[in-house]
Amino acid sequence: MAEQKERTFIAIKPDGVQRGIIGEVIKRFETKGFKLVGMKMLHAPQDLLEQHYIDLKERPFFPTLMKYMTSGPVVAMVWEGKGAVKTGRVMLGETNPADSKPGTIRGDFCIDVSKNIIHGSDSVDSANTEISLWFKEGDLCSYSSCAASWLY
Ligand code: DAT
Ligand code: MG
Repeated sequence: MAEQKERTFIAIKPDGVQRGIIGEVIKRFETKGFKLVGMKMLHAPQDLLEQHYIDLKERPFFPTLMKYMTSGPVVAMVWEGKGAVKTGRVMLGETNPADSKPGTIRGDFCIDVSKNIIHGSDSVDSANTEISLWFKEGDLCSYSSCAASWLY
């Protein structure tokens, strides 16, 4: 059961929202078999984004990244299921859309690394950190009271 509860943090970035890709992303994760356990739309504050991207603070593109991520609302989500972190990354494609295969979200919908439309956690540890940064535990749903046939 433990691995079925794995959760990943997925966020549709401002360009993904502006371009109307919210439904497409949700459809892909939902039909793949993951469970949506939390979702909110927000104009992310700079301090939240600085925490979220703390590992990149010294990179030359960091100011551009902050400007991009605060340019409009984002859709923050938590998806749950077996292998959610690793499979989520496979579904996203590579950081640089130019390296992303067709069939992945970045491979299908974008061309520029600085406008790559979606975020996904890169490890279970970073997923847990990111989820607690963006959501309160009480904001997340549990499917544990649902019939066993719901879980796979
Ligand atoms: P990922 O989003 O695939 O986990 P990352 O954590 O290395 O990639 O970087 C976070 C975001 O920063 C990435 O989605 C887009 C931006 N970024 C990364 N490398 C970049 C670069 N060389 N130039 C511009 N933006 C970059
Ligand atoms: Mg990353």
